Amino acid sequence: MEGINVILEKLGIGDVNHGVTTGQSSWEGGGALLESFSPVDGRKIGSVTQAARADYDRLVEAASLAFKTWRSIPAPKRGEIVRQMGVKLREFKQELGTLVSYEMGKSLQEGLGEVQEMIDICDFATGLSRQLYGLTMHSERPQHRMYEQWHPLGVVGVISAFNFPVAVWSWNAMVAWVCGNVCVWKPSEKTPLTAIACQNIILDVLKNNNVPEGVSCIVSGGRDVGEFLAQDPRIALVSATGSVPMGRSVGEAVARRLGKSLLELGGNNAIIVTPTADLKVAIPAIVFGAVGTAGQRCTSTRRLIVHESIFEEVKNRLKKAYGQLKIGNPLDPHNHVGPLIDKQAVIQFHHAVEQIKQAGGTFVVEPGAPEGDQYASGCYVSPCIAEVENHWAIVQHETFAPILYLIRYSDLHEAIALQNDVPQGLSSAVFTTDLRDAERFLSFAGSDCGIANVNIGTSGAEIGGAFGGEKETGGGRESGSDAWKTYMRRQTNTINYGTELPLAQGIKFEI
Ligand code: UN1
Repeated sequence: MEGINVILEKLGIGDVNHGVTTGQSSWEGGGALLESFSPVDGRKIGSVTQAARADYDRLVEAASLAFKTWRSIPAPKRGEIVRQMGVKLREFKQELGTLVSYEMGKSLQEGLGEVQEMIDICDFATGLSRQLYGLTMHSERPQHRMYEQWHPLGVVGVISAFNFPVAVWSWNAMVAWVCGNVCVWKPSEKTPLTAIACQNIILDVLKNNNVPEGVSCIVSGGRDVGEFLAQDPRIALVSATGSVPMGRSVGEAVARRLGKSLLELGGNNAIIVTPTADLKVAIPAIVFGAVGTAGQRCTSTRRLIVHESIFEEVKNRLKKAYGQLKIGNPLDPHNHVGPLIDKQAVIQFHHAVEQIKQAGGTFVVEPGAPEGDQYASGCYVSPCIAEVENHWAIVQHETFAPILYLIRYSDLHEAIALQNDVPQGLSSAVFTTDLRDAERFLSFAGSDCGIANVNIGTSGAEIGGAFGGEKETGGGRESGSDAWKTYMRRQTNTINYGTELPLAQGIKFEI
């Protein structure tokens, strides 16, 4: 594809790219060469060199040193540098969005949307850089002042997943930077080139502002590099996005050294459709939630819990909508569903389909593997819908593919119980025009997820809110609201400006 070559050139991506970089300098790294193939057409896009242990250590040393300088730059000045990065991202939105789409397989619209999230978080972090507020408290002791302040943590490790190959890094990095931290990014092995492109895009900003080398690092590699980060006491915070097994192993390793982790893991997100739901709003939300990004968002809609009185109608409308879905090259705006990330993901999709059949599930929309030249990469599947029971092992499990489960309910308490009865707790939604149902869903006795929506789907969260979920989703929060606090350490300060030493709790101690 010729257009892609021009885009790669603009983004500074060559055939073989240095996968270890401290921002201003980069080197080859002693690890094996990692090749990146597009799931769109199977073409090899380029390669990235990976880090060996020695490269990792050299990189973390540079990052640790850079932290000492970076933390002394006033937060609003750091915010100004992040603002300039947002300007650069605006400039390269089309190119980066296209590469995201081509390397990962999501639609161009979603690739551009992902870059827009990066731009949005730059704006958010710029404002935040003047709002890293601590509280002041009234001391119980006379002539004492108590307050808290927030200090940077140090080196923040960011492990990101293939499905949001660039946005998740920016949610972490932009916020971490204004907070005064430096970042070491281990991108997904499945999307290594988009990461190098991000570094190239912000390079001028780093240079023009004399940002010390080591503030923005990339360490390309596989599981071993993730383990280096998790086990390394020099990494103050490890923020990891990915599967539950990955998060469990990262979380355990970080906890063993009593470090901090921020985990954003799998979801098993449900939409409840009540009898009063406005179906002309609900149906497109369900379809986008289930087949958008080919079902590879951690917020993808996996389960649909529908009231029995409208079950057949919803089912029929979905059948009709799925009948209109166009599967194919995600760079073509006429297509709705692109490929899965790789052939392994296709195998997992078909494996899940088998398990659904074995458990007794019936398909409302049949799964399949489309055939023809345009599907030659072998990464395409047809989205499907199955009637199932919530407690089945396959339904309890997050399959990262466009499989939507249909479940029937008769009263809202039951629907909420079903929605909560999975190990994950990321995103959830109810479609209803009944105020009582909506409020019950949002109450403490309602959804147990980190995200709960009314009359919008489970995916497509804005960066202004804190993003993350409960239970096996890992409990971390990224992006907006006060998620920045995870990237800082809180210090409580008490100052005595009097001439006596009154002790707290009225304790007497005389010498
Ligand atoms: C993810 O799937 O890892 O809410 C993140 C959304 C996006 C983020 C998804 N803003 O779908």
